[in-house]
Amino acid sequence: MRTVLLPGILMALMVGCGAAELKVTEDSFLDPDTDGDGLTDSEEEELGSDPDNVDSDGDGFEDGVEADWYTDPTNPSDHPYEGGWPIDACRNDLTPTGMAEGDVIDDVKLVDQYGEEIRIHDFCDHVLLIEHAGFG
Ligand SMILES: [Ca+2]
Ligand SMILES: [Ca+2]
Ligand SMILES: [Ca+2]
Ligand SMILES: [Ca+2]
Repeated sequence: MRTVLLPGILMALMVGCGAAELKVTEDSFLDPDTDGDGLTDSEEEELGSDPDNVDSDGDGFEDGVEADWYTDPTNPSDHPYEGGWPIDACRNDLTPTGMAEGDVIDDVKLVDQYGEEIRIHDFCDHVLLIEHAGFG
């Protein structure tokens, strides 16, 4: 029996891989993730990040990680929290309506237990427990 080496796609066809698996291969050819940060080049174009740089804004968080956490991969002052707090996609869609019960308050900045400044609107779909103390 002769052994013949074939390119990857042909080998996949020869061993009967499913159509979905083959489609992934085709998609990665059509829209590659050149820098390997988890975002395809077209996703990077849409977000304004650099397809040849894993951390476009140099804030220490890769572009794909920032996209997963709904932070801006082109703004170094906007990044996931060190404390790992969940940031929701609705963070930029809120309009303050007042201070009464049921209102949307202003995007207040607070400091968490790790000393990092957090924005209250980042947690728009979550219940927050805010504990504070005063000194006099
Ligand atoms: Ca990429
Ligand atoms: Ca990138
Ligand atoms: Ca970054
Ligand atoms: Ca950023």
